[in-house]
Amino acid sequence: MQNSKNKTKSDFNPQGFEAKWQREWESARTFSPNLENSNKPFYNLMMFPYPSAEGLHVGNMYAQTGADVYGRLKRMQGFDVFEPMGLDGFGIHSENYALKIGKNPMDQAQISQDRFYKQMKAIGTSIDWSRTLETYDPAYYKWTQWLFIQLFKAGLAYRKKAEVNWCPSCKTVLSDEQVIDTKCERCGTVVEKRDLEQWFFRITNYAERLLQNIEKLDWSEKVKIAQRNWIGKSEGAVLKFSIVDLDRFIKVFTTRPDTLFGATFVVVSPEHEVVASLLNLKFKIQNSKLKEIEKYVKKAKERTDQERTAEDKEKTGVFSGLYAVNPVNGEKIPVWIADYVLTGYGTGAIMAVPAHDTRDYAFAKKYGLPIIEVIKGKGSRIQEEAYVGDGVLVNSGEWNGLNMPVDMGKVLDNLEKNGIGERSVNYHLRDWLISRQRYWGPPIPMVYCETCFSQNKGEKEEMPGWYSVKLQDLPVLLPNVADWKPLGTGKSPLANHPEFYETVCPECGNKAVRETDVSDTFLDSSWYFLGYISDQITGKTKNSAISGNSLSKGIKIEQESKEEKGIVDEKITPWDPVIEQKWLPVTRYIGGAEHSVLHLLYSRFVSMVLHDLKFTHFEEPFSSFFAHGLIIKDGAKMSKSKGNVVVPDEYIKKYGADTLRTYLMFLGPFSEGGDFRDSGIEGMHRFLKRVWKLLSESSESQRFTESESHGGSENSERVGMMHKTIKKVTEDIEGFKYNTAIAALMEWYNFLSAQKGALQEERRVFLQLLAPFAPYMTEEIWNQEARSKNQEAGSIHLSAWPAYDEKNLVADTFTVVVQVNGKRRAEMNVPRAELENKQMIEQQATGLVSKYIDGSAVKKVVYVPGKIVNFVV
Ligand code: ANZ
Ligand code: ZN
Repeated sequence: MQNSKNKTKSDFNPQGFEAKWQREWESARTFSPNLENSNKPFYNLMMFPYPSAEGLHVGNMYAQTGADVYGRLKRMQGFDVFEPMGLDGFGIHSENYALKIGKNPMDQAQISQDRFYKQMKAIGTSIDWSRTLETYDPAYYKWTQWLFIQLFKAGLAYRKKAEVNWCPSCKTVLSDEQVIDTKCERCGTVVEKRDLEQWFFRITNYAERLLQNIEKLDWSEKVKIAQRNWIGKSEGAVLKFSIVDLDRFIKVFTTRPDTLFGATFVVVSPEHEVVASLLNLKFKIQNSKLKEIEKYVKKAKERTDQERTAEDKEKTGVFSGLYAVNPVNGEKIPVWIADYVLTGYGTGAIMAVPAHDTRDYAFAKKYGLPIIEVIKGKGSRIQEEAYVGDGVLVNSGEWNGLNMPVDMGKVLDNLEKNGIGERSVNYHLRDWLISRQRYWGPPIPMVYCETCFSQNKGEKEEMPGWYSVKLQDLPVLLPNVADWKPLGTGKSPLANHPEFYETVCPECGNKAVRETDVSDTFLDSSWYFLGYISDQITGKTKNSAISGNSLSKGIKIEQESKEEKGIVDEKITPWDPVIEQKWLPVTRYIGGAEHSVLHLLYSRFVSMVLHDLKFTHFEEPFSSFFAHGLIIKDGAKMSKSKGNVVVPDEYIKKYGADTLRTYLMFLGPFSEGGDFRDSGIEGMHRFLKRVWKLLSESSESQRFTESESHGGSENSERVGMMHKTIKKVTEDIEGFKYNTAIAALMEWYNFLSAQKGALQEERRVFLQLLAPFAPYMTEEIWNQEARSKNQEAGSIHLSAWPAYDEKNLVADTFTVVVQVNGKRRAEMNVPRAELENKQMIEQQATGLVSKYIDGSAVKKVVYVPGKIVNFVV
């Protein structure tokens, strides 16, 4: 019987079915695509979290739910969606947490892992739980070490003594990317400078390619700009200034060679070799001057680059006693030493043009140095500030009248022709500092041999004594030690463990020592998207045995015939190249915008290297990247000290995960984040409760008839409403406007409840559209319904996403045919709201057909609402 009344099945009780469905989905492998056989692969990747707190934060949950909603739509649209998850558990974040709670990070890792995975399962993401990975798993970091070795062999890893950023609180070096506004990215402590031997990756070799490829990426403009700025390409020239009375030059890098006539002094950095020569008494110099310079240089070296170059910091400097010659006009100009000029950029020296450079202007004003205007432009106010805009050259000899920047080429040609300087390109990007003096990371797989060093031998010529660990000896296991806390001496805790570092030289077999530093966390996460598809890291042949030799050996992708020192080198990867071709690059990457320059740049670099070394077929790992917004609480940033941190578990316990998910997605566009309020989540819970009632106990169960679904009956409005909602929800999810998709469902709900219940087809479609947001309750009703009919339902999440038909979209106006004696004479458009307003419609229609009526007496007017007005005359 079709119209039997379905009795209320149960009240809305998420606790009664959420856990059940988690288990069911996992055991039925509902969300585990077969990587080998997929026809329509869709790699839906969300950034994996650092397990560096008691548990998952609501911000993590927001990000993961948002990525999951998208993946669920794609799955229902017929894609084989692969949505893997893991833990970025190695590194300073987790180690700092371990320090805080006073637990060995290795012991803590398993506890965090269980907790995080349990929480992530609870929030109902459609993750393939058969393919998790953890960066601290030896099965994983064996390959992080392999990656390091590939870079080393390719000449892209090197060791050098360098002045590096040192965080006195985290007691480790930091890469430039990890220093934000002179402070440690992690703990906010002001960073110091130290001279230490460190490992670097030559990311600068890839600067131009990293820059050029940005154009090809489907990423938000904001993130692209951040990367472009970080790479910081500068085009200009290097110009030579000779020093008066000395047979020496100072080379300066400038992006504004056109302002050369306005250069009124030269500034060198305190680290410049000219300063070193002064201090070493290579040139005659007054004793008092020497003291002054010494003092200044010492102080300057203590400041970080950010402090030195900040526009708002007062400039300091000292006159060197030397003069240089402006090569274009022969003027004698003083050479100053000032720390706003950095040693690591360009040539470490500049020509100062105070009229047109803000920092030079401040410096000239402070020390009473001349200011000569050479660019005349709109709004120029040289008396008050530097003019940095475009304009026409003045006070510039034969260059007068040239238009800047249009005529820059002419200036450069002229300088090159006269031997004053050469075109030059600089990048702000620095090499990636990869070593960390910490415990919790993958040991850098390198060995140093004193014997080989003294014979000046090494695997790479520029690094005598250094060898990479043989591939068959990977991983270099991180030992579980009691004294794992950072020492703050510039050495890693492993440096106190001879049983770890004593080894033999891979080359000569003599006693040798291992590197005791570990690698940066950002190396772990630079390739994890390849880890997920690697069977031996995750998936069926995963083997996390702690004994290195029992780890599987990798997949040979080609035998290199090229003999290297008599050893045949095999090209081995942990991933199967066929699966790599099929699944990569990542189809959709979703994560936080705070990774714009760190993780996202390192991953791009590593992908390019792997591609160049023929280990993969792609060079850009994330064809499209979407940056989600952040969640705040009651208008304020969440923080422990304010006590306003939202712990998802409590809300899940109280309302169920569906409510929390749908509420989070309703807060605003996914790119914007939103403000979490307890009153809001209450409201969402009530909404889902009502939806549950409507969909699970509706009285009518018939479908629309064929004619109804094509409009024309009393149900045409219902059909239109349904199609309109399908269209809206589909497009909004595609565009990450989850909030308006949910609003459309609310609107449809209101409409349906005014109809005294939903028809079967409406219920089906409503459930499907809601499924990406509320996966549990929709699955529950979907299955209850099938059970009540003794049918096998299958998962709603694998059902086909409803399609909409343009021609069924709700018309807001209706076309009414106007007839005279049954003959069609005209048409008129009537808005939905006016359909019943017979009087108004008759009046308008009369006007349209007056010439047909032509004075005859109207006997009768027949009106069929929304269709016909007929005048019988
Ligand atoms: C003269 C000049 C005139 C400059 C003018 C600017 C404006 P970007 O774009 O960052 O590459 N500079 C060069 N090397 C420097 C260093 N080691 N430390 C601090 N400043 C340095 O900036 C290049 C400009 O920054 C260069 O162009 C130089 O100042 C300065 F109206 O030279 B310019
Ligand atoms: Zn040796």
